[in-house]
Amino acid sequence: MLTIYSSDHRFHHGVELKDGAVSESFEKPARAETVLARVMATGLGDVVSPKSYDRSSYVGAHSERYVQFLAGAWNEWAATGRTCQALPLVWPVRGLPSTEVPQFIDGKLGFYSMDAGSPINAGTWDAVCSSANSALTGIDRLSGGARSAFALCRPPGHHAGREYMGGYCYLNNAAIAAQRCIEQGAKRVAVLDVDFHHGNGTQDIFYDRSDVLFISIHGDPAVSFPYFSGHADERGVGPGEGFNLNLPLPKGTAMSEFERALLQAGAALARHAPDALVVSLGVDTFEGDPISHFRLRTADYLRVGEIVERFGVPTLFVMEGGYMVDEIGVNAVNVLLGFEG
Ligand code: Q9C
Ligand code: ZN
Repeated sequence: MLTIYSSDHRFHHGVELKDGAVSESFEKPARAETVLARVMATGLGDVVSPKSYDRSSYVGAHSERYVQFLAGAWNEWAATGRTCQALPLVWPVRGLPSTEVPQFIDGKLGFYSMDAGSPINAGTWDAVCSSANSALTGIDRLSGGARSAFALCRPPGHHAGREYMGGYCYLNNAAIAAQRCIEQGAKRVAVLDVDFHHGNGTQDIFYDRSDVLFISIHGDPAVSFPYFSGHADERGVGPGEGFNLNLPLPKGTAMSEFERALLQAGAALARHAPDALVVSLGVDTFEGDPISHFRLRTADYLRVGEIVERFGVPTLFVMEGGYMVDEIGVNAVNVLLGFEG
């Protein structure tokens, strides 16, 4: 299986608020490097750099004004004289009346985000583009006839909605790839999200559409980030009704229950009969993950890949979360090796 990877992800690194203090983000450069090292050690296949794509390739999944905001946010922040990274601190929640985009960067940061988990520094935009471009390059390989590809994306994407960043995500790499697939003539596409966290951003982007089926298996939002989406009764709206499937699972979920959800996802996928499948591949479902609470083991990821392969659809794997740095490479690559059979 071909891997698409760019070292440009290293331009992006930041902080997060944890237990009332600022600390290094769990979403750090070493994550992607561990996965790349494992890809090479196992001889999974060639590793290539992403092609470049115009900014307009991100519009469709996202709004034009959001893409423009992301591209210019660091310069607007730095122009105020601050050299620290940019973080939002105020949000337009229920009850606040204005829907206008603020003029000042501090207001824009809140307008275009869901949490304070996505810091912006001088290199963030370049890294974000390299990540989205990896997913786009991957989908182009599928269009060219490949039966699978692995976009080793960093930063991740599935929490980023049509007009917001959050949860370590900026551009929704999986959604951008799925959208390109449709624009290039596919009638139906599916996104299957197996990251521990609900893929709220991908759900947001495709919620009113019947051409892209979104399925997410994740920790019950009653007790897990992102808390405000991911319930089973979120099924899509308008023409998209019935094309969004959430499969929340309880704390402590191990492979037997996770596998049952995967097979349920497979049945929904078969009814949709997609031309291509994009898998949002997070391995924060691992028993040792520091911010999640499922109990998958390293060998279980081989089985995950095997099940996905049996769906029989050309598949682009897009890297999402996974924070136990030492094990993320083995676990993510096990899914790909399981798929290869
Ligand atoms: N103690 C992804 O996996 N912080 N994002 C939650 C829980 C945000 C995860 C803190 C987690 C975002 C792509
Ligand atoms: Zn996650």
